[in-house]
Amino acid sequence: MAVEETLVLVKPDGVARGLTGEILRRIESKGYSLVDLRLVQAERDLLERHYAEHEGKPFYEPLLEFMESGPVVAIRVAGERVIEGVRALMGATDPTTAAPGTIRGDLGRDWGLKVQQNLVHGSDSPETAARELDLWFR
Ligand code: RTP
Ligand code: MG
Repeated sequence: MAVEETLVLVKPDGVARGLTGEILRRIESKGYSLVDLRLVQAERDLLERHYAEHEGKPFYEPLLEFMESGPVVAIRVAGERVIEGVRALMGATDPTTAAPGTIRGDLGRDWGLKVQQNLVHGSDSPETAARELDLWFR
């Protein structure tokens, strides 16, 4: 099994709540390596490209507004099967029902807003990871 790389984003809610360190701790404690990391105020153009697959969905506009509402921490993470591994660490998309033990399950909840604010993003396939790492770490 070759070493893979994935993109993790600590979303604006995670940064604003001071959870960046806790999220990094979970990734590092699992044994994955941090390869690169930057604090980014994402521009519209980058977010449109990042979330192109969701264009036209009801949560698309609120999602972009949320993602540009404050800085995000972009992290290049490496390890064997790290793409799957980070998705497992994050938990399900909806933080209310995400399993306890996961980042979203332990630290997230519904805030009654137009879009799910769920603290983290992780690439969902090798193709997506390559595309997203290129966008955030060019
Ligand atoms: P992500 O892409 O951020 O890692 O999350 P994901 O794969 O678990 O979820 P995805 O389906 O790709 O959706 C992207 C992000 O959009 C927001 N979302 N809100 N119904 C809603 O309110 C809703 N659905 C999706 C979440 O922030 C989700 O992570
Ligand atoms: Mg996704």
